[in-house]
Amino acid sequence: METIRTQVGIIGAGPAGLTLALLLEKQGIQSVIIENRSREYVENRVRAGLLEYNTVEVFDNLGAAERLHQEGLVHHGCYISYNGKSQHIDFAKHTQKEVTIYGQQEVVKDLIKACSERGIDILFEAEATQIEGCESENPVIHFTYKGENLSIACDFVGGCDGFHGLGRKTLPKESYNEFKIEYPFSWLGILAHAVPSYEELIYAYHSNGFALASLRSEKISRLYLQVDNDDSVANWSDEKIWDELENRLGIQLNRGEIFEKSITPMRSFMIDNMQYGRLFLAGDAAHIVPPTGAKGLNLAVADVSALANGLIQFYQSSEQTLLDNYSRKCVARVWRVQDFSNFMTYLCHKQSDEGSFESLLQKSKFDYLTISEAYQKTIAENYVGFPFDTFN
Ligand code: RFL
Ligand code: PHB
Repeated sequence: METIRTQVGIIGAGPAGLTLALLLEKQGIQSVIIENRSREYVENRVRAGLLEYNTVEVFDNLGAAERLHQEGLVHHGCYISYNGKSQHIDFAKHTQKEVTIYGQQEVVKDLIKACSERGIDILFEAEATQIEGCESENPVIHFTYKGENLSIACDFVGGCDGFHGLGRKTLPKESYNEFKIEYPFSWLGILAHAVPSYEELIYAYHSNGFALASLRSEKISRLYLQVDNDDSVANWSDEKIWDELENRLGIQLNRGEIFEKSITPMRSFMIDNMQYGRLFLAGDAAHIVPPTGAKGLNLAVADVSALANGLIQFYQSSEQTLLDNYSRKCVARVWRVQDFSNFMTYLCHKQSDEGSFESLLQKSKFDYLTISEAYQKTIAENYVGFPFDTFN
């Protein structure tokens, strides 16, 4: 059985694993990434679209943001609306920061390209099957590749393998507490060849349910509708989707060909420990937030930035303080993001009959939003993201 030797073995070529490998390479630290899907699959997986300024800064520092700056759309605010009445949230005024709209699959393409230009090995269609020796100084990742059983012998393992990965399952159950909410609604998301008729994102509460108007470019609209968990795309003709989006958003949309339609359940999930010996979890492997706060990818990048700093410190000075603090520091940020994502989810989704106590509290939050700069600022500062050194 062939063994590959490297410094950091990384499982998963999503945003977390790819960014980690590039951050390490910049400081001369070697890594190998294994990814169970094909390159084509990960480069075309439709997911997030909104990058915090922090995230953009990381890609800038890696020299992997050239196309992002050419094609990404910088947004200085968004709208939150209640049954058609809209409140603008001005990020520039409240935070002097902005966010960038750029599809996750484009981020992944750029990062894979940067990895291959810099000689970072990514083995696609290579599935990690076991992580051994996490408590020793020589952990080993076992994996299958082209019908063979292979392994990576390394100093550290980056468990960047997403929600269903092996990393979290390798942590001893008694080493963490698990927290989760499964929401009683899902998102039906579409991508359409349609020029967006709105300039900034619109998060809309409506008595029929939540809707979100987002975009991917000046020609591609990305929109979402709250649906029941047992709903199916077969129940949603293109016409019904456009009608319902216009109804909930309270604006006229440019209708174009819908080329992607899928339903995603909404959940909040986290564990309060992200390390077991020399195995470090990052990104969706350790936490999931409902997409209403647009934070999943951004959290993944924040995690690996902290992890890379810890590994760099270790290799440069043999000190481990940053690695020792990794989990605590990340978990503190995750809690802040969990709260914001949960807040946005409950603020904007239909959960109870109009006129009920809960729905009137929800309405009162919107009324407050229209009169309070402080409330707007709270949303703005969470939305654009806190600097990486905020949580220590
Ligand atoms: P990923 O992207 O899931 O990557 C993990 C990778 O690990 C591989 N893998 C394995 N490889 C080898 N061996 C194994 N045993 C393996 N097991 C798994 C997987 O194939 C995969 O390639 O996790 P990562 O890197 O942590 O990145 C997280 C983000 O992908 C995720 O948080 C975001 O997409 C969430 N999200 C959003 N985040 C934002 O920041 N802004 C947004 O606007 C936003 N919108 C969204 C979203 C997620 C959505 N969905 C579909 C869940 C909108 C939606 C609809
Ligand atoms: C997206 O463009 O896919 C998107 C934007 C904002 C969100 C969630 C998803 O909150």
